[in-house]
Amino acid sequence: MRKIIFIGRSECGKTSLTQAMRGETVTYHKTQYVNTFDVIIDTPGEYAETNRLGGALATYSYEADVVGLLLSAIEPYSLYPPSVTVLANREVIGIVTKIDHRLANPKRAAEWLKLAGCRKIFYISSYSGEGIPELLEYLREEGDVMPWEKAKEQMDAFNREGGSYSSVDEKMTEQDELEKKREFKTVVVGEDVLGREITADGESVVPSKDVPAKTHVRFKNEL
Ligand SMILES: Nc1nc2c(ncn2[C@@H]2O[C@H](COP(=O)(O)OP(=O)(O)OP(=O)(O)O)[C@@H](O)[C@H]2O)c(=O)[nH]1
Ligand SMILES: [Mg+2]
Repeated sequence: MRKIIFIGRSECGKTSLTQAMRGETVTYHKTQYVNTFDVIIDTPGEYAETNRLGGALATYSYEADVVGLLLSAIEPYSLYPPSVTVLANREVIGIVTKIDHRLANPKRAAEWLKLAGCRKIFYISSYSGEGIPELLEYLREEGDVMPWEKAKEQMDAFNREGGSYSSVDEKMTEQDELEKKREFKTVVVGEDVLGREITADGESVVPSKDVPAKTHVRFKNEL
């Protein structure tokens, strides 16, 4: 995956989107400092709202391959100046968040992001997951396996084996039965009065003719 940095005012949904993209449960957590994950840099909204701290965002953007400018669809204004994207020497995309909200106006947010210089706009809801596959696909690099592809692979393998949930249950039962039958036999540790070998669990066994006495070991059943 190409590395992306999320920039946007406080509460626009950067952390929630980070959580949703990472497949985590979306829970509110106020970002206090710049968090760098493997392929996502999550920044505090105050950095975008304060001139002095904006410099830090510029520096951090060099760590990323793509800059994501976020704007919530319920935002009544935009803090992005026109053509602000020229300041970044990275690809800059616009991300409209909270599109599921009953007061959402994604079109308005998209217009502001276009005005800021974003050519490509994504429409996202971290709650419903809408738009997240498109964003992941956009950031995808050769060799990346998307979560839904992994799930599909597992499902295909399951179906190939003639799978239904009931057959899985049957398989589990078979497996349990085999486990039960499996005899863990132990190394011979001595001889009883009749010269029979005694195993570590106290069992007397007749040595096999093919294996020299004393070294005779009974192994787990071949299953
Ligand atoms: N309806 C809706 N609400 C969302 C969505 N994403 C985030 N929120 C809510 O918006 C609030 C702020 O979300 P955060 O992801 O913490 O915002 P942030 O941009 O990281 O904020 P800072 O860390 O302060 O910069 C939280 O209450 C979220 O539950 C979404 O897709 N839909
Ligand atoms: Mg945050």
